[in-house]
Amino acid sequence: MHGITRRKFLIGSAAGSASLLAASYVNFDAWASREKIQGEVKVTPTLCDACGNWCAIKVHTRGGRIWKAEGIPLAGNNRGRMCAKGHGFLHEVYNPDRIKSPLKRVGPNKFEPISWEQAYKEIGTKVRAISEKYGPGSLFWVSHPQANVQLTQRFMQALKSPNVFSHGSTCFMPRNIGWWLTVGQAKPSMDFENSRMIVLVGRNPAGGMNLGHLRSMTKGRDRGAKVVVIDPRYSEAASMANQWIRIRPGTDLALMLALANVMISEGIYQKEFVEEFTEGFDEFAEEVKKYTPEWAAEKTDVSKQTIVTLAHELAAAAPRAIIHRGYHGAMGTQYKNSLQLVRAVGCVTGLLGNFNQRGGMFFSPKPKLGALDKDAHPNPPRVPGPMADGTGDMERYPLVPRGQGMTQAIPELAIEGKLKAGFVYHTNPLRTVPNPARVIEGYKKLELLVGFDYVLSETASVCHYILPESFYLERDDVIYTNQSVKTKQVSIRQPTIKPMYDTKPLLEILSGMAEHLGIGQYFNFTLDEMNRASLKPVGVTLEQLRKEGVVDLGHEWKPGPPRFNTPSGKLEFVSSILRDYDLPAVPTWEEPLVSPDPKDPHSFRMIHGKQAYHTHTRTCNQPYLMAITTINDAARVWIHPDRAKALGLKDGECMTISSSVGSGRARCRISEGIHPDCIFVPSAYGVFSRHLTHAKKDGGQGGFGFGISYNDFLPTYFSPVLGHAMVNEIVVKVEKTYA
Ligand SMILES: Nc1nc2c(c(=O)[nH]1)N[C@H]1C(S)=C(S)[C@@H](COP(=O)(O)OP(=O)(O)OC[C@H]3O[C@@H](n4cnc5c(=O)[nH]c(N)nc54)[C@H](O)[C@@H]3O)O[C@H]1N2
Ligand SMILES: Nc1nc2c(c(=O)[nH]1)N[C@H]1C(S)=C(S)[C@@H](COP(=O)(O)OP(=O)(O)OC[C@H]3O[C@@H](n4cnc5c(=O)[nH]c(N)nc54)[C@H](O)[C@@H]3O)O[C@H]1N2
Ligand code: SF4
Ligand SMILES: [Mo]
Repeated sequence: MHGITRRKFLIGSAAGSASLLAASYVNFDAWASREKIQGEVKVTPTLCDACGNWCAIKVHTRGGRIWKAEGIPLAGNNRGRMCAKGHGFLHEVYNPDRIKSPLKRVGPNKFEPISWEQAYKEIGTKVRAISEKYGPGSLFWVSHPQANVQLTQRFMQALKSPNVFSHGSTCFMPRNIGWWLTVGQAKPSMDFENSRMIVLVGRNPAGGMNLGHLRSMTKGRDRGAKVVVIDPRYSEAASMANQWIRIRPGTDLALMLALANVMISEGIYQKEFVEEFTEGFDEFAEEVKKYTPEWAAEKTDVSKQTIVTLAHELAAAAPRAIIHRGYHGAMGTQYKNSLQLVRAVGCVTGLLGNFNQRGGMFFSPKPKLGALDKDAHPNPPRVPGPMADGTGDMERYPLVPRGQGMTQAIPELAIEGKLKAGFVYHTNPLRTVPNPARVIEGYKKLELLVGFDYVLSETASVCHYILPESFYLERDDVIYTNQSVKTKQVSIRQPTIKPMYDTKPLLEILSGMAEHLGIGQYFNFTLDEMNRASLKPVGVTLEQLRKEGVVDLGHEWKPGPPRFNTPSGKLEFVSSILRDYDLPAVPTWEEPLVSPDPKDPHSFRMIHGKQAYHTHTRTCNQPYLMAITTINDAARVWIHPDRAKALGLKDGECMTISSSVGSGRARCRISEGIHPDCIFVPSAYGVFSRHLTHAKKDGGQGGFGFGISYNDFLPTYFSPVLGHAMVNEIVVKVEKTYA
């Protein structure tokens, strides 16, 4: 085996399917005896928080110490599975870098422990003063969009600020809005297991992990469905598929329009469905006449024959044919034309007539949770007006709902003096937002920045105060309703061990601050009271949910005539909302914002993507997960052999990569599995917090200063219609490094 040990081989060969990997890499029994983990075994169901999937897991402790975990089979999110990140992150509870009490920054990168009471008092005084001086609109909150969002909205509303930002404009925004415009819901679900054809357009659920989707896709494939992956890169999902279509990045829209052209011109679409359940077909049909497969072949670098065959195969499999609804890849915040792409995918889906059909797309049944009694626990009044970035009130980017905002707008608003004080919860904008120099400048300009994290991330390192939330294995959170499943499900995150340090769950921290902010009356309840109120209408007790972790409420989705929550009540080929705003109402070809110069051997588009064993920027300090990277030499940047040859690069050699905003060095991975127009950057690397000791200690080998981050090369963009960050619209210069 070329000198690789069997253990290394197991790790390497499993890298593509990280759920297998954990089993071969982490031998819990051996580990437990080595670490002298003994004593009483306790098993607690809860939700993983190593990424946003929130898989339901059972955590085993021995003698009060985390021992191991496994997936809960009932949970639709993960169907009994757990990935490498989920296993690796369990160890983070014992990470010596953890923040052990509230901290106050007393100098650059210097922190002093303080008591909760002092933190609440000082933050309360400062927030009040800033709010009085500049108005409550100068306060903001930015967080992960699903983490305790009810509580954070309530807190900011009580402070009379409309400014709640999420990371949506750097993740999923066009996907959500495109589907909402077309079918009336942001995230339609998919019945992969009964499908005959599954097409993934810039979606890689085996890397950008979704264990539930992966499980039902493989089930569908094993029952005979053809799986096609459209990606400029041979992704992990491509390695599981029947066909990989290597597309030129940024051009999937052309491919979708051509699929529609073929289906309509040959009359091979689902006519009855189109007749009964869609709106605007004639106008769409007229528009796509010009998008012939020949035209699309030119744009996409996919042959005419491949396009025509794909259209024929989809039509033959319809209505049991699915084009995945997308996430961050092509249909997310990556391109200027991503919104048009999602609209086009929605329209092709209309031609396939697959909505609410077996093996097609459907709307998951969602449990309707209850709320706290309003008399005893009054809601703060709604705050009028748009957010500081102009979103959320029809002023700027009118399609963007309130509570999302543009996270990449925050630094500029701080520099302009419109934002003065912020709360950063469960997010790390210094690493995850484009143009870090500007982001750092902006965040440092704030008069007050309060962070909530469990380690001193890059962002936490510039905060004035850090309030350590108890880690996910130590805390309760608000009730969660599982998404994308066929039945109604509720689940719960709850403590599996006692908090190791002086940390608290979010509601307790907010309540503590609220007292000093004069808004205590809005936080006069406990999380248990809130969760009991949530569960009341669904007939589940908190005790039952704590015991079982996930409760399935039935109400299984049934195929039948679809109902769309759009203005017309139909699937809209012509979007009435886009028309109202004078925007292209039928999907129309739109060029990417930038394109590499075909004559320049140094010119490349930079694309990026997830690896199965890392989550965004938060796992580079985790020794087990970083070991997977180092053993597989996986932080390298992919480049096509022909392009590498022209630059005189051999596999593993160093490249200097530069753009108008930044430059960096990375070693290359030469691979046929990447379109020659682009380089591919794995998206987890480029740590620079001095307080993450594993990442730092490993120097050139492990994490710190290791690999690059795509954000370092990106200017701060706002797409014209939605304002999303267009994170793949970047052409970089690549040179061989002669050092
Ligand atoms: N392991 C892991 N899993 C995760 C996460 C994580 O951080 N780590 N995060 C979760 C989150 S928040 C998200 S948003 C999802 C993301 O899940 P995905 O959207 O699947 O993830 P990405 O890797 O960003 O992009 C998918 C693919 O798009 C391809 N791509 C890039 N440009 C184009 C293009 O122009 N056309 C086409 N067709 N393809 C293109 C990339 O090569 C990549 O393989 O993953 C979730 N799951
Ligand atoms: N470089 C880079 N940038 C990216 C991406 C990427 O992969 N790489 N992905 C893009 C996408 S798809 C998305 S969704 C966004 C994600 O953007 P972020 O949400 O900013 O990404 P994370 O890296 O997950 O940051 C989570 C932060 O929460 C902290 N944290 C972890 N657990 C807890 C906890 O229990 N409580 C609290 N309070 N904090 C906790 C982590 O230490 C970390 O600092 O980033 C986008 N930008
Ligand atoms: S996909 Fe993995 S890391 Fe994400 S929640 Fe599930 S088990 Fe945890
Ligand atoms: Mo994301």
